Amino acid sequence: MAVQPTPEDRFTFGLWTVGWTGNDPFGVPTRADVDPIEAVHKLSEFGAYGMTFHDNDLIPFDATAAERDRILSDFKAALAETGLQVPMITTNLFSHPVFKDGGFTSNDRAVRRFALRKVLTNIDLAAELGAKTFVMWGGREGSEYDGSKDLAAAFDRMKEGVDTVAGYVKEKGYDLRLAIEPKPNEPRGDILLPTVGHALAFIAQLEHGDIVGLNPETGHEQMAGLNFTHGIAQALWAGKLFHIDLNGQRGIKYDQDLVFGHGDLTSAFFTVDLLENGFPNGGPKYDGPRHFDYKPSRTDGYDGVWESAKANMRMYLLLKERAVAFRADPEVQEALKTSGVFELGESTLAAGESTADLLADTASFEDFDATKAAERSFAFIRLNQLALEHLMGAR
Ligand code: GLT
Ligand code: MN
Ligand code: MN
Repeated sequence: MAVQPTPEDRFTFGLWTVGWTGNDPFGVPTRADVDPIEAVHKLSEFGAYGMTFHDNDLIPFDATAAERDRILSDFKAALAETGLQVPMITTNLFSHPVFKDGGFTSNDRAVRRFALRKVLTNIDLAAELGAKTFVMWGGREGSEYDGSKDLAAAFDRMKEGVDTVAGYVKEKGYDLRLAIEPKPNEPRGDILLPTVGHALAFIAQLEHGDIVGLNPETGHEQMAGLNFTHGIAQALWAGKLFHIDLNGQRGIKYDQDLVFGHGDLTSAFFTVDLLENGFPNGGPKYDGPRHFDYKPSRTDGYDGVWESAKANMRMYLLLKERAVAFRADPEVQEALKTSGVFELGESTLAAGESTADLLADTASFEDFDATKAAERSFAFIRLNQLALEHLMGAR
């Protein structure tokens, strides 16, 4: 089927995705380094909207000021030439050995101050490049041993760090929001803010939480055995889905970072259904970039790298086509109705009804026939079969 991505689809890729050279804990790289300028040209040629990066994906950790300027000016020239955007950037607080016990929550205060400075510098760069989202993935913020970390102090330091950065964004008047990316483990044994739910609860404790939201990743929720679509739904409902990392994962194991849809395809279908069609009863919709955070398998050469970049967009667009057809099918609409999906959009109390009114309503309790109500079949199986038939192209 002909599917051609265009910048209107707002597909974006991390430079570290197509740039992953295949090193893993058991083996050295299987591919040569990617040239960031070539990556900009390739992605733009494929119809992507933007590229994202960590400071050190582009600028080496120990670059001099002059080297940094030269790299950035070459990069900006490639962006100007292709029209590729940079809607998000992020900071690497995990590769250098100095961050082995974390950045914002390292037990070493000097490391925490260094990490904060590194992030603040990168915030200026984000604003300069016109990024609207600044992702914070705290992969090294955690522990292997429970006794090695005062967890309350760690949450205090994490709050201090995020609030300091958010306060700086406000002080500078930047049009930028922060997005925390949860992950349960890897590289640390246990990472702080492991899931969407933990991160939402943390944000509620912040002083500047109004500009702090989430960047959930498909595989990260699935590594914790959780339902990714439920996770992004709750983030959306809370007004906190600021960004998204789409990829594929098969079950509870190490972070696979497969191509989007190459993991749990049914789950990917419902993710796209939510992103594109929204909730059946209306409500907040996601309007940010569709960002792919995946790793082209180390078995493949650069042919596979570029093919996999296209495959992410192709999978998304094919799923979008299927999800739109699903919702447009009159039989599906009828099945949604039979299943009570629209009834859930109705408030449980009537407009203006008080608790006293409810208590006085004998139909709701004294005269309610629970046995009869329990006889209702919600017919969810038929609804799911219809969804899967649409997904398979059988309808
Ligand atoms: C790292 C991680 C990703 C995060 C990136 C942002 S870096 O590759 O595995 O999930 O999104 O820091
Ligand atoms: Mn991942
Ligand atoms: Mn990610």
